[in-house]
Amino acid sequence: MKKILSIQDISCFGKCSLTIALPLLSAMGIDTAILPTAVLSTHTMFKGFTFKDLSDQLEPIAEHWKKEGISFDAIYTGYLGSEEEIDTVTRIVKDFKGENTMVIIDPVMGDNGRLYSAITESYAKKNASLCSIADVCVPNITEASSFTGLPYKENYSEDYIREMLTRLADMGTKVPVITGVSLSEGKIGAMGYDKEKNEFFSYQNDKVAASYHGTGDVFSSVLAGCFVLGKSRAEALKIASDYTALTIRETIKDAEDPRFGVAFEKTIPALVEMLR
Ligand code: PXL
Repeated sequence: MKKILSIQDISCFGKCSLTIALPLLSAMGIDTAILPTAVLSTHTMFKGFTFKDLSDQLEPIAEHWKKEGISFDAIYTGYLGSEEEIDTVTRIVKDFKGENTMVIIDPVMGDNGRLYSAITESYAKKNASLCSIADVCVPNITEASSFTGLPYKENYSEDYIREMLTRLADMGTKVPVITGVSLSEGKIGAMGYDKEKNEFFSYQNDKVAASYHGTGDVFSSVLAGCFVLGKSRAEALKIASDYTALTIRETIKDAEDPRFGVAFEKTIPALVEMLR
């Protein structure tokens, strides 16, 4: 069985990060180890959340695994709470990165043209340097704009996305993939670039008019899973995009507070089917 390590926080309520990655990657038939960076009562879109930093646990846990001879086919990181945590995670990624270990970084920093309130310029710089050692990074347009210095745009051409991807690749990521890319009216999906092959790839499906917290984590988890399972880039983008759209459509049917997240529990059987 393929083995993946996911390094992210646990938000105890309001599905996101590890509470999405763990069930989805397990459902995809991947042995999923976790390195919880922090425990929060909820994700940060709620007011008054608690936050217990677990940074000092990460290296001791990783060292124990090393002693046990544990290794991974892939490492997938998401939201990281501080600059120090990015430093620690960078060290752990470098330490566990074997010749065939795929490193997938989702540099969670913001959305819709705005970085989350806690994100500083030096945090963003550190995150960019973590992405530079990745095989695959999956920023949205807001995050890619912060990394590349290109201005954030709501309306853009395919060339704007290509320029962002080329710059991300020049910064070091082998295969950057930008999420939330709309290449025509009413459509949304993702576009990627393989520097080695000098090839762009993209997938678009119908835009669903609703916004729920955690959809980026659903997309990244499934994309990471597909890459680890050896799906082609085209298949991986299609499965991750179709599954995310299906899950949003399913969530709308029984709509709750958007901060509560998406109803991926209902669509897990469909995900398993998509992988056949
Ligand atoms: O969904 C990304 C995410 C993960 N973890 C925490 C968050 C967020 C986004 O807001 O707050 C704690």
